[in-house]
Amino acid sequence: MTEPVQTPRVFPQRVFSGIQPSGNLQLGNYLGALKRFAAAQDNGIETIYCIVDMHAITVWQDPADLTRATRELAAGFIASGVDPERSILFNQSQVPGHAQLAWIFDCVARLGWMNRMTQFKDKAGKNAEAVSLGLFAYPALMAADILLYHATHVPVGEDQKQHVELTRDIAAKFNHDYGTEFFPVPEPVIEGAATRVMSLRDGSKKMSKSDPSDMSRINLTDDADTIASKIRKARTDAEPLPETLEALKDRPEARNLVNIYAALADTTAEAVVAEFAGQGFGAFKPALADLAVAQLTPISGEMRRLTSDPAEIDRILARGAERANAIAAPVIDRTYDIVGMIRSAR
Ligand code: AQP
Repeated sequence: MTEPVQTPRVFPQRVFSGIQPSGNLQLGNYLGALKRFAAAQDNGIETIYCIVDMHAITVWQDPADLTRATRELAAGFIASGVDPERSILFNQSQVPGHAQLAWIFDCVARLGWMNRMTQFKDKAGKNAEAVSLGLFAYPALMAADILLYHATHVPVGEDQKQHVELTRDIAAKFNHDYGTEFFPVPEPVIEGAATRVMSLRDGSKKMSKSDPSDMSRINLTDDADTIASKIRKARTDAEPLPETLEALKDRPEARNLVNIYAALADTTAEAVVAEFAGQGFGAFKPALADLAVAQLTPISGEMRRLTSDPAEIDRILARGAERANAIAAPVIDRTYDIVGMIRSAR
């Protein structure tokens, strides 16, 4: 007699992603994450967005700064178009399931897997003995964030791809070790012209909110003059823009500005090159500055308006956490059952 063929469990589509409240939001966070988070709400799929304050404290955060940055990030989500009614928006530490599942996954992930994480190597640098254990375990907490909601799709920038792949490995190993199909194996969604926005000062480094040089990035809180001045002073070369994208291969700074233009204008880098072919940066930079100012200054204005009422932001996050917990708590219960942990009936 032949064995019945088992069809793999199918999970309903659900989007999850997060951002750390670890400083000012920068253009890379907006184009690589926030703008896409808002667009994902139009696809008829449930969207869950998390302010990952537990990730932020893997490096030192002044407590008052963490509180302020959490509220400011919530305002950044909303001002970028994430609707806290259509999406679930909350901060991670308000839902205990993140820490609970992270511990289980710390016991599933292998040390060898974690040792291969390039972001840890970059962030720890030569100081690996002195950094927190949390910074090393960060990707297992990220796996918990995603799998706690049985998320199937994770929109991220290019820099987070390795961590989502580790999440896939953790889900597969948990399922294999416990003989279950409880966790989905989620897909990273890395799309658009700006999956890796680079520093305005160095085309080989990604734009980052923790870069010591403020001129390296555009902050979502920058005013119009500052945005225009940072773009004017962005490092480029003396050549005009070429006819094809291929010809920008060895011109990372020029390529970066073209990508930023394309992502802001919701078009492709190819279309931007076709439009500006033969023109120098004397013409391209002002066009880019106008576009960036037009798109970003309403966001910073709305962020200022929202952060002037911290109690309202706290209410939005509390409501989001309640909705998140309603999904997460049964997942934790079932995980504990699978692992064999006794729990009293609720
Ligand atoms: N330069 C970037 N280009 C495209 N996407 C980016 N993201 C970050 N920088 C870029 C995306 O933003 C989301 C949230 O990132 P995060 O704040 O949680 O952590 P990060 O990736 O480490 O961002 P930063 O700005 O570099 O923060 P710090 O300096 O604190 O480490 C992710 O989807 C990320 O891909």
